[in-house]
Amino acid sequence: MAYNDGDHGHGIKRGERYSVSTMEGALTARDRVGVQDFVLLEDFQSENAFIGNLRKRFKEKHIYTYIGSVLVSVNPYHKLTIYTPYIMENYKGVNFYEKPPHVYAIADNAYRSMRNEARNQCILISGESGSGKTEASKYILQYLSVCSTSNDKVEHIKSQLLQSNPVLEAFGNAKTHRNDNSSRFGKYMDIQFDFKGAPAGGKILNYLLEKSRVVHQAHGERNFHIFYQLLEGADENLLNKLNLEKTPDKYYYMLQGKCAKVSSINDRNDFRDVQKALQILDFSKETIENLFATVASVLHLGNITYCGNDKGHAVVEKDHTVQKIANLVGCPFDKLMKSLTHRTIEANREKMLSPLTVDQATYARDALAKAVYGRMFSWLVEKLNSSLTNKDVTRKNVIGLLDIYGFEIFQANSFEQFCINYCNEKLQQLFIELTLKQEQEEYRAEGIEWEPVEYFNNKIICDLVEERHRGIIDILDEECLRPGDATDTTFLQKLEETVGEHPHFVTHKLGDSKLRKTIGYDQFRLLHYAGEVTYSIEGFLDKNNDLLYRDLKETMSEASNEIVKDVFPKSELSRLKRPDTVGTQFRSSLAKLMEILMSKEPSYVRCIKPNDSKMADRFDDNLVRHQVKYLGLMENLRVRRAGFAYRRTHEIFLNRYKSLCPDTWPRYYCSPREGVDKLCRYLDYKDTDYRLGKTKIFIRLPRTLFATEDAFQIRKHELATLIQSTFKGW
Ligand code: AD9
Ligand code: MG
Repeated sequence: MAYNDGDHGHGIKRGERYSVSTMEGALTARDRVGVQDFVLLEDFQSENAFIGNLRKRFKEKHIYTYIGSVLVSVNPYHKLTIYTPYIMENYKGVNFYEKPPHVYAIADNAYRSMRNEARNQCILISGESGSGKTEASKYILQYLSVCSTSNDKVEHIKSQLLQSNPVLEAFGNAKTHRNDNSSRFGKYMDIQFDFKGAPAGGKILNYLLEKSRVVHQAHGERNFHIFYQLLEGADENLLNKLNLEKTPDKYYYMLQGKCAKVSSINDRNDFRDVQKALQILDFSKETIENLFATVASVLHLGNITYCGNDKGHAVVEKDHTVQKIANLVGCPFDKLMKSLTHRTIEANREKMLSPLTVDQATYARDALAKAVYGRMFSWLVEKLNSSLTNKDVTRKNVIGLLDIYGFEIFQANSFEQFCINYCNEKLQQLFIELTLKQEQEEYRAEGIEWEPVEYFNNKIICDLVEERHRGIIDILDEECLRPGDATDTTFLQKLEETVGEHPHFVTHKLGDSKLRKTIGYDQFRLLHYAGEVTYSIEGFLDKNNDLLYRDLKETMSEASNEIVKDVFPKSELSRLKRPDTVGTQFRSSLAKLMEILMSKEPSYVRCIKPNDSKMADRFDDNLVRHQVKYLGLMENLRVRRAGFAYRRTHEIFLNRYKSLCPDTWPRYYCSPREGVDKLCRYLDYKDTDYRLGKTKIFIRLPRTLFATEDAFQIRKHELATLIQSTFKGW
């Protein structure tokens, strides 16, 4: 301490100064576990320092680090002990800065802001496939469901909110090469709170399920979990009812990936959880039966095989498979048989039944399986919503939680990856806009000048995909709607003609000469913000069209299984307008999602995958470096640092540090802003180091805050000792 010029009566000495040089002891722990906020990094321009800090923390099992208010999370790939009720309790109502970074702190902060300012919040979780988004979203949901007071009704709602997860994961997640529990749909969930801040209900929006997985799985991948759960977990009685055998190898839709058993997954237990969850979610016994019957009917559909008769027309090889489906769905056997092998065509206003070839019939079978499963999934989400909807509550605030499928690159990438990666582009775009916008707005509102930071804006890639008339989605639609000879190949040609010059688009003919060599004749490559992905055009037209013969729709609409009947309404048969293509629907649902997110105050969790082998304790520098780059984390940090690394409202800052200045301790008799002014002058802050905004103090360099915080720690210790010695012997 510098010098004393008299005791001030409260254990603080006038003129006592705290400087960084006295804080060396306090730095050792920081050296070992790194800094918990990247803005405190001395060398904030260096990517190596950034990665080094992440690595250091990861090795010490500190998977969370902040960049200001953004949480960076590295998947630990093993169970940590930081998700207990005790720890949740510890994060209730605390300031970000006071506790180690945690996803609970993000949730708590969103909750407090919602409560205090009555503003709707959203928490956006992003990162590539397997980086830990879904796990993070579950921890957030758990936290939000405990952070409020309770009664029986609230408890019921909380458990319903929590139980929606195992159900949706069973039907919407699957094992992929990247992740054993990969989300194959996008999910946005609003958690509604009543005026007391207790959870009152929820609403889920789902985005484009990867339906093609129902009929095809790559080697080493699985179909949706529910199929395996059903075979593994259902009792004899249920299996008999569904006419199913226990072995996945018997079902074509389950055997292609050749990996029905996965060591990290316990299908039997998971099935039990799903059954329990369905009950908690108020699904009746009959509805549950119908649901499993629908799932089983999809499996049986996959086992229909065709041979060609002498005219080349498709004939079903084993009638009894069709019979099983007719029983489960509750539709006439003859009608189902006919619609699986024929289609009605209209010529000169006359309807005729035209036999299908084996290829066409196989296509129709798969199209039906995809449609039944996909529509059942949407039905499930609606059904969950009707359980979660709370009509009583008038004043509601919400916290939205977004957990989508992460960016993915496989050996073979198709239309599904194209959609998933486009969705990730949009989310990145939102992150860029909002983090910069927020920052700018805050400086402006507080009356503080600042210089914007350069960053890569991926809008150019979003435009390439979604721009009207010129973007890939519209070009694809044009080919889909063009009568005549449109094929995947003509689609590729159209792409080359229209977007061939685009700097983020490459084919074997167009673009950078080095890149071109590695692209096949039936492929195009997009240079995404997160990496290059080569897409095979095969199937683009079909998948975008997503057609199902009318005859099959009609048969399904006559089903007695309530779910099937519900999802194939008769009204659809008389609709004249062709439904929008998959790409177009996806584009507009994402546009709506962006609107929803923009209308709320966002928080971010940026997830990072530490290695490609799903291993605990392995930190692959290159893999992490790549993610840090494309997530724009360095820019994020620079933006945060270019202006002022730290900001706190005057009250919060003063309440924490007031004991460091005799003019503010133990009380201050002025406005918080004036108090902060006194405190800063007393602590010898240089004029360039900080600014006082209207409601907040902005501190430019972390060093300043560091020293203040360390001084505070010492001061706290002194005060505690003082109190102990004062009260000794009482
Ligand atoms: V995908 O885009 O849906 O394919 P996610 O959702 O990003 O992906 P997920 O949350 O499913 O990844 O995490 C993958 C696996 O990593 C999980 O199944 C866990 O085994 C593991 N994981 C992720 N986060 C944690 C964690 N905080 N603690 C322990 C974790 N394990
Ligand atoms: Mg996921």
